[in-house]
Amino acid sequence: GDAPVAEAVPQAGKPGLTLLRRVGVVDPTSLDAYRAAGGYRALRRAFELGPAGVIREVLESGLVGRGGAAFPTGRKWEAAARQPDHPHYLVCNADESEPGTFKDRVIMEGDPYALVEAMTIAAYATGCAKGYLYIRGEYPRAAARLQHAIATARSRGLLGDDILGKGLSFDIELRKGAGAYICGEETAIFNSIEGQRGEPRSKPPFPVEKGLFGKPTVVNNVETLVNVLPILEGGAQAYTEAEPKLFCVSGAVERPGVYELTFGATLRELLELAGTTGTTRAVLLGGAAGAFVTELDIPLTFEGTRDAGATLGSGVVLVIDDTVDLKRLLLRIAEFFRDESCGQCVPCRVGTVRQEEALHRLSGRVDQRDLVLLREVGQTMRDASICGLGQTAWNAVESAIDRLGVYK
Ligand code: L3W
Ligand code: SF4
Repeated sequence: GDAPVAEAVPQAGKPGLTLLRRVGVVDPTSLDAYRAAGGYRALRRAFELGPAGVIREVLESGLVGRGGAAFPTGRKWEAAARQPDHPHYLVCNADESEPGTFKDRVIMEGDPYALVEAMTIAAYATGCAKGYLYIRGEYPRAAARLQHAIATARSRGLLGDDILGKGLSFDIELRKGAGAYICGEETAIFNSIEGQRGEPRSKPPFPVEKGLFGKPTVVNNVETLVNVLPILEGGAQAYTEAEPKLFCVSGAVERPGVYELTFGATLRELLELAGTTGTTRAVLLGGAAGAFVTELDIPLTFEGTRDAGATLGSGVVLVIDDTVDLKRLLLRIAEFFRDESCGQCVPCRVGTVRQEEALHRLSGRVDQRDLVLLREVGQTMRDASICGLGQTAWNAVESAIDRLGVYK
């Protein structure tokens, strides 16, 4: 067991969990314990299926990326696998930095071998000889656990040359970020690993064609990768019947933490598990890049949250009660984006500053001209920014004005 991890997972040890089944229950430092708890069954299944068979299962599972953008994982793997240029690289995006997100941390601290096994399967399916695990620098415990898991897997023939005697060669190198949110953007990760400034590149070309060191690269989020284990263990069909999703619940709740639900559960059901405190006024879905919603009977799916004018994003559920000073919260969000903008493109570099200034003025005195300015600046950032940071920097502010009537 592991007390700090278990504390962050109120459901730890409960039956019926998939992604969290070992978290807080199985010793995360023991490869033997991992194997005794079902570990490395999925990799054996992968060897039976062959690379194309693994990709077929992942395509059939309908798995989409859990980092926020929901791109179909099977399509990404298929596109990378067929690239003639070699070597291919695998990058696990563990730079979990969206405010309010801590699900990947819980997996990495509580079930690190699961990520090592899942990366090995992804590499096998897509023909990657080398994997980089890019983890945010502020996660020292997760980094240590993974470093240990990688080393013991290597010493037991589960990484390195001829894995499990099946002729697969694959190894993982851990790289730590240095505190910049933008280094979670997939192409900024490449620059960071290559030793360049952590700035996003323009897409296309997409990483599957030209990524790390200019080579075909598969980039997946931690949670996305670990989903491949149940897909292979039970088959795509069974997986789709109860597809798991992690949520990071924080704010005005009694039991904050990471929760696992199956797609289709409603926001209200999640909040009942976590126990709201005070009077819930709104919920920020998707983090700083997301939007406020007031309707609780919405299904927690990518479509359901989109229909509600929000986003599932990376699973942030920040509960706001009537004691929260919304103007201060919005200022904090604007400050975050201004701080974390890499400054490469004008709409975001200048827009995030103008947005924060206007919100400062509005906190003192409401002037319609500032509201008009905010909308113009916000729309420009959304339309003309190079990457997701600038494109989403106005989302939360816009939804707070339109739905919560802040500055009325
Ligand atoms: C091959 C194509 N690949 C797209 C790939 C692309 C990437 C993935 C998604 O993230 C989200 C935003 C926020 N052929 C492809 C293709 N791809 N077309 O699919 O791509 P994209 O560009 O839609 O999104 P993105 O830039 O990867 C933006 C969220 O990220 N966000 C913050 C997230 C923070 C965390 C965290 O802390 N853990 O996740 C902020 O904006 O929700 O939707 O791999 O290469 N034709
Ligand atoms: Fe950098 Fe912002 Fe442009 Fe993204 S949108 S490249 S963070 S300046």
